[in-house]
Parts: sequence; structure tokens; C-alpha cells
Amino acid sequence: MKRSLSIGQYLIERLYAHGVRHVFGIPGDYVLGFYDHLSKSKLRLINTCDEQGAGFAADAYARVRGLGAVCVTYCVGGLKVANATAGAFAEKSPVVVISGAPGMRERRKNPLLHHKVREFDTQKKVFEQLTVAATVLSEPQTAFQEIDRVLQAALRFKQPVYVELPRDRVDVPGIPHHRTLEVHERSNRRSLRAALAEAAEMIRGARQPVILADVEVHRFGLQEWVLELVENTGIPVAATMLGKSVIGEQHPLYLGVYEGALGRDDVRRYVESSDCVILLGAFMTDINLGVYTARLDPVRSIYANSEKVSIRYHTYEEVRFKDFLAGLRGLRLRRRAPHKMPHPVPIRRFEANAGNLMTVTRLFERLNAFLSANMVVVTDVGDAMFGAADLFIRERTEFISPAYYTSMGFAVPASVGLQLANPKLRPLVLVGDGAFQMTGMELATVARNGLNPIVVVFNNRGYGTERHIQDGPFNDLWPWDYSRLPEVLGAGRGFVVRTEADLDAALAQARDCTETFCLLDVHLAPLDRSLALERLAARLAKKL
Ligand SMILES: Cc1ncc(C[n+]2csc(CCOP(=O)(O)OP(=O)(O)O)c2C)c(N)n1
Ligand SMILES: [Mg+2]
Repeated sequence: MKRSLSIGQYLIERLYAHGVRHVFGIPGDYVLGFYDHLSKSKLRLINTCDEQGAGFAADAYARVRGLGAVCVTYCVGGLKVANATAGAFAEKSPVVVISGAPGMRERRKNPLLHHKVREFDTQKKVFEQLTVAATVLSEPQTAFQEIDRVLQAALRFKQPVYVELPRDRVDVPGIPHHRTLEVHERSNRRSLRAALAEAAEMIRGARQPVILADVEVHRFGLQEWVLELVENTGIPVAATMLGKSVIGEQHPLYLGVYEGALGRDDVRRYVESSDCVILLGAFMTDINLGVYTARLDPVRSIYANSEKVSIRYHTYEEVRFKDFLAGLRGLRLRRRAPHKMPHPVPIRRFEANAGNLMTVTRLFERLNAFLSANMVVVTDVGDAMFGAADLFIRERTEFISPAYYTSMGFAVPASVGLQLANPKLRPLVLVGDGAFQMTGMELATVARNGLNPIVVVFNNRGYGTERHIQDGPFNDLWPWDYSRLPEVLGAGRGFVVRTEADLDAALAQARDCTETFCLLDVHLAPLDRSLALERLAARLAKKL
């Protein structure tokens, strides 16, 4: 008789079957047994410097490959991944958090084992708040089903899940002849038909419809369908910050990034004056839609995402986002004549004014000209993110940022996950000095794995964004000599950039130097800021 797989082996098999090839994390005694299995499996273990870095890397990996995994030890490791998991939850990224834990036999009589916080299930309770499904694989009879259930939930909702693996269950066989649960959810056909009929009527009657494409279009891989919808109907499309790069930004029907007051005014006016805004895969979050400044009225909206489909004030039950989008694409809508609509600012030829000191605006102009189709732009929180909204992403280059949850420290570790998920892409990391000081040491992980991101540190000597809200000594940073980190790490190349000529020279060398990472320490004035941050400040000042 065929022996059943062990619980640990089954988990590895299922991750592999869903396209996972790398697992990020740091071991500890409660998870060493499973690490041993992992290291002998088809999955590659990627040690990071810190668990939070592993969490961010797995999040970015999931955004590109459709599923990511992080594996850590109990509480001391797990709770360090909590923040990254919260970000993945908020921004819809399916990360499997695997945590080792005390064995079930060790838990009897509730002893005080190391790493335990309050109860044995304290960590699980925390993760129940941060994930769409959580399980402790304590019962061999149900362990395989539980693994199937949580992985399905991650894939269905594109959100993180939690799997706790007690160390005495790793090698225990699950039930024999288990058949993997495959769920294929279908829409209710009548409900779908009714939703599409109302959508069609609303779009046909609209004077100036517009599509707003957001994060779930990426997560569900529906970019092609949105493009077809746009091209068949002639309806212009804007992206949100989380949805940026959903469509090549040179497309004649692409408006730009819509982010309320943060974004360009012409895009905002066009979208907000529309009588039919088709929100695809969007969530009405504040930063994503411009810090409480977006003005989108439900009565003028078709709002479809994985959680609901609603049109004006009607909500349609049991309609899957994918089916609804497929239906919209199939509607016979007339093709509209070209509109008078705004377009993103095309890339100007950049001529360096050699002796000029760097400014944020000029830095972005130069980066705009530097971008190429094989790059993935990843930004951290701060002006690196605000300013990046105006970057002109040519092809459908990936653009990744923590635009909603906005946890600093995302970008450098995320670049590790991104490049392992797709080695053809070279990450261009845009990161503030404050954010870099949080997780920049993951460049060690970059070095260890032979990766080659180009990391641009926006060195304005402090928490620049906050200086514009309320300044004080708490916004100052200890100045690091960032460009010399390669000496410490024994890998990479560092550049100090003070002038436009320095930047030109550094980028030219970084482009050619593909065998290792490049770090550009770009010196900026503490109060300098991007046009986007300028716009936000001006609009908020007007409101106050
Ligand atoms: C983990 C975390 N801590 C604190 C904040 C609050 N915060 C938002 S922007 C910011 C300053 C960012 O500084 P830096 O990375 O240097 O970028 P800059 O604003 O200077 O461009 C801070 C502290 C945050 N978003 N995330
Ligand atoms: Mg800064």
C-alpha cells in the first residue's frame, strides 16, 4: 500500500503545485524539522536578515507569481512577520505564513516554554486578525484538508493565510488516499446577467464613461481583458496607485494615475466629472485614492471587485469579479469616438545641467528617461512613492508599492522577492533614507543570492514627508554613508550623487553593471519635494 505523505511533505507539495519555488524566512528550534524538509525539497529557502524582510519579500513574490510563502519560528519570528502580513492583507497579496510551534505533546499542562507569550494560541489569534484563514495542523486526520482549505482561501481572496505547524506533527502521516480539494466557484447566472444588463444600460447612456483599474486587475491577472474592454469600447482608463502599470502608459486611451488630490488635476477632473465610473478591482481606500480627497459618488459608479459587484445602489450577490469582467468585455457596446482627454506627460529627453545640485523633480525626470521594459519599479513609502506616481511606465512594466498600507521598509526586501519571482526583471528600488535605515540591510540577502537591483536612496537627511506636516528634531536621521555599504557587505557598487552630472554617470554605470547590485546615495535638500507632494500639500492647505 502506498504510504501517505507526512503533513510537512504535503504542505511542500501543495505550495509547489501552486507555483511557489522559494520560501523566505529564518529558522528557529520550533521549525528546524520542517526547515530540514524544505532544504531537501524542490523549494529554495531564502534566508533574510530579519523576519519582517522575509514577509515583505514573500509579499512582493506573491504579487508577481500569484502565491508567496514565508516560514518562521514561533512568536519571536511570527510576530515579526505580523506587520508585513497586515500589509499583504490590506493590499491583497496572497502570502502563506508558516510558523513552527511547540509540539502538541509539549503543550499538555500548559508549561512555560520559551517564545510563548500568553497562551499557546496567542500567535494564532493575532494572525486570525491579519489573514483570511488560519489553521493549526494539530490533527493528522484533518491536516491535509486544512492545508487545502487555507490555500484555496489565499487564492480565492488574494490575501494571506496562516499555517501553524507544531513540531511534533511535521513527520506524522496524514490520511492516505487524500484527494486535493479543488474549488471552482461559479457566479449565479441570473444575478450575473442582471448585473451586466444594468451595467450595459448605464454605460450606453453615459456621456463620459471612464474605467478606473485597480489592484485586483493585477492580482487576478486580468490586464489583457481590461485592455480589450478599453480598446473595444474606446472608454478611457485611469489607474490607481496600487493599480499603476495595469496598462502601458503610452496607450492612447490611458489617462494617468487617479489619486484624488495627490494626482494630476486634469486626471482628477476627468474622472470626477464622469457620469459613469467603472471601478474594476478597486477598493475605496484613502491613500490609494488620494488621502480622503477622492470624490466618487456611488450613484455614478459601477463597482466590481472580488468581494462585491454593485451598480449605483444595487448590490448583486454571487457574482465573481472575473465573470463580471468577462461579461463586460463581451457586451456589444459601441465604440466611442476619441475623447478630448488628458494624457500622461511624455518623457522628455533629459539633458543634465551638469553642475546643478539634484532636486527631487529632476531626479524623477532622469529616472523616467532611464526606465526600460525589463525593469520593475518598487517604491518605499515617502516622497519616493508620491513622486513615482508620475513615472511614465512604458510597457506594462511591473510597478509595485505599498500604496495603501504604507509601511516603511518595504522596498529593499520586496526587491529580493521580485527578482526571485521573475529573474528577467531588474528591480529599480526607490527608497527614502528613513525607510532604508529600517530594512536596507536586506542588501545582504541581495548579495547572498546574486541579485542586482539598482537602489536609489533619496537622502534628504530625515523623514521628509513628515517635515511638511509637522517638523521637529524627531524627523532628523543619523546620516549614514550609504554608498560605502558595499564595502561592508563585500558586494555591490556604491555611488554618491550630488549633481545632475553625478547622476548621469552613476546611472550609466549601474545600467552596465549587471553582475551585482548598485546603490546610489542621492543627496537632496531636506525640504525639497516632488510635484505630487507639492500638489497634495497645496490642496490640503486649501481645504484647511
Ligand atoms: C513603519 C512605519 N513607520 C512610520 C511611518 C510614518 N511615516 C510616514 S512617511 C515617514 C517618513 C519617511 O521618511 P523617508 O523614508 O526618509 O522618506 P521621505 O519622506 O524623506 O521621502 C514616516 C516616518 C510609516 N509610514 N511606516
Ligand atoms: Mg528621507
